[in-house]
Amino acid sequence: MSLVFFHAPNSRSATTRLLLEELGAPYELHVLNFKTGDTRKPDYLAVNPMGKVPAILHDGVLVAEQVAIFIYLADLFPQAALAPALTDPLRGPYLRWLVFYAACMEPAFIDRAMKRDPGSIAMVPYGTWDTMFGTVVAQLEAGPWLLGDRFTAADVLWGANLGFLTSFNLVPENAAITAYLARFNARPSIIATRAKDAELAASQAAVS
Ligand SMILES: N[C@@H](CCC(=O)N[C@@H](CS)C(=O)NCC(=O)O)C(=O)O
Repeated sequence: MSLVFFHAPNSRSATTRLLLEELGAPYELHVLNFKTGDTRKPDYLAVNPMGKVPAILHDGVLVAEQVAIFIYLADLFPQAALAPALTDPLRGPYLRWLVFYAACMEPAFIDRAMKRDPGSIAMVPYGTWDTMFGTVVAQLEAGPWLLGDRFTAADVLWGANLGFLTSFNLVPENAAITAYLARFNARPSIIATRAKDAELAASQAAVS
């Protein structure tokens, strides 16, 4: 089995690296540097015409888009038990929360960060920021994880991304999110992988 992971530190692909490590997946790391324009070079555009990371090649087949990668990888390594099985009652909520991230949270956050009017509530995929954010907070308040007692790949996605947004004060302060992130940030594999990525980012910063 060949699994190649295309990654740039300090980007959305950092979240995929956290997942790969939580899964204990064997992978070949292919590092790209934004500073030197690697994602826009022909070699990489031949892999992912969008010029975006994360992307993986599994036995030569491209999977791009972080949520698709999450669903794919968590199913590919079932021994890690980070994906509820198809027959598990948690499968639906699990998919819902993974997709909610890309379909609702990201567009809502971008509109908010850009301070732009998203348009009418009926047209906007996430309704309103308050509805979207309130839905997430209500889910996290039950805890300890997004699906209750079971830690899943959805928590890697949400823990990593909420952590990033919170560190830049891009989401409102909230006790449920703070408690959730404290649990997530204390996981040994998360700590270790972030340290490896910080080293990688430092080595890239030194490249002229
Ligand atoms: N829709 C994509 C977005 C990925 C994305 O925007 N990646 C950024 C890094 S955070 C990127 O690769 N930017 C480099 C470029 O556009 O050249 C996903 O969810 O995976």
